[in-house]
Amino acid sequence: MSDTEKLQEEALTAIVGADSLDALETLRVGYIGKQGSISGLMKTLGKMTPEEKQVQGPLLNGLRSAVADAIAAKKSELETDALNAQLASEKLDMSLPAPDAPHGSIHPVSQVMEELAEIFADMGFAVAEGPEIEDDWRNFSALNIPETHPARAMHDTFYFPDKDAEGRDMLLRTHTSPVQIRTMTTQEPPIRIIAPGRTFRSDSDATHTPMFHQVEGLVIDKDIHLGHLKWTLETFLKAYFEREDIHLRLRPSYFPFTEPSAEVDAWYTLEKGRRVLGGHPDDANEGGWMELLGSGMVHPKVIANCGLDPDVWQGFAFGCGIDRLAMLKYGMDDLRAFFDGDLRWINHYGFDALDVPTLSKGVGA
Ligand code: 2NL
Repeated sequence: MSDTEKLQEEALTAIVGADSLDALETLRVGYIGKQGSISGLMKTLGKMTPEEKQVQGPLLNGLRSAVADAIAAKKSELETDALNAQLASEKLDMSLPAPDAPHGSIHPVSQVMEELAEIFADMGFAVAEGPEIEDDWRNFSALNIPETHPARAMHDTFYFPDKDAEGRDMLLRTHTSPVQIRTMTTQEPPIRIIAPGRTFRSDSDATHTPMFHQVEGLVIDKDIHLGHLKWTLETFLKAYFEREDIHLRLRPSYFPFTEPSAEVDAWYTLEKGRRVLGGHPDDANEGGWMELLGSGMVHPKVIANCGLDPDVWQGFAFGCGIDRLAMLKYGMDDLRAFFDGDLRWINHYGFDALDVPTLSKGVGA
């Protein structure tokens, strides 16, 4: 047996017998590492005559690759064994409750957005989203809001100093309507969506924060009328407030993007001095009408602006403040505290991350 053959036999026996990844690594370094014995033999090739090299070159290369292959095979065998041993010894019980250690909670606004998505999904609505930075065509012009409308003024809208690639003014969206414009310009009707999200207006006092949350709804189909609007809002509010005695009043109003337009009021009664939605206007109790939403039939000009034929497609739309919906249901009385980031507030009003709203348990349970 030649020296090369002996060395190969010894190396392969040692490699097959290695009982750990560490032992295998020691063998690898000893044979084919930079200072290894086989690497040392390869270096002697340089000093050989061309005739010797022609014989020894292939022999040594064969030796080196036989050893490298054996090490790779053994390494994968040892790794598989190690993984199997770990899988056999470790257990993870996915049904255990989350630890009672300090944990975060879900902000009421996020909770209410989940509830809205769940309730409207049940009525066949999808959730649509869009960018918070918009252009003035989608935020104003497409909605039939005239160039001179006060909402467009600098003191109501946050504008960016630069225009976009199409030369349009850029702004922080003042409502989520541009999301619906995006849907109408890119999707074929019928359309049934809600668009919840952040909106921005340059005004701030006890009941207004510069950033707030809005949900809008949009239905575009054939033969849609105000009856569909009232049923949808009634069904939504009964599910959201989890009571059947919700009574609505549609009051004529004006928005540039709907015709006709209606303000939607709901009857409230006093419970421990607090206004709670529900009860009936005919009952002899202390109560009144509370303005909840704005709504209407989508203006034919808005439908046409989105490239649809208003003689074929009609629809209704509505808009409502999410922050106020949260306050009414969960009893917060100061809007500004929503966005102060005070841990005491979120610990008190926040929701458990595992308490996902479901219609069967009650969406706000
Ligand atoms: C309110 C009033 C409203 C809409 C929003 C809308 C959107 C499109 C077309 C037509 Cl794309 N209308 N949205 C309609 C009526 C009222 O919001 O008081 N919001 C807080």
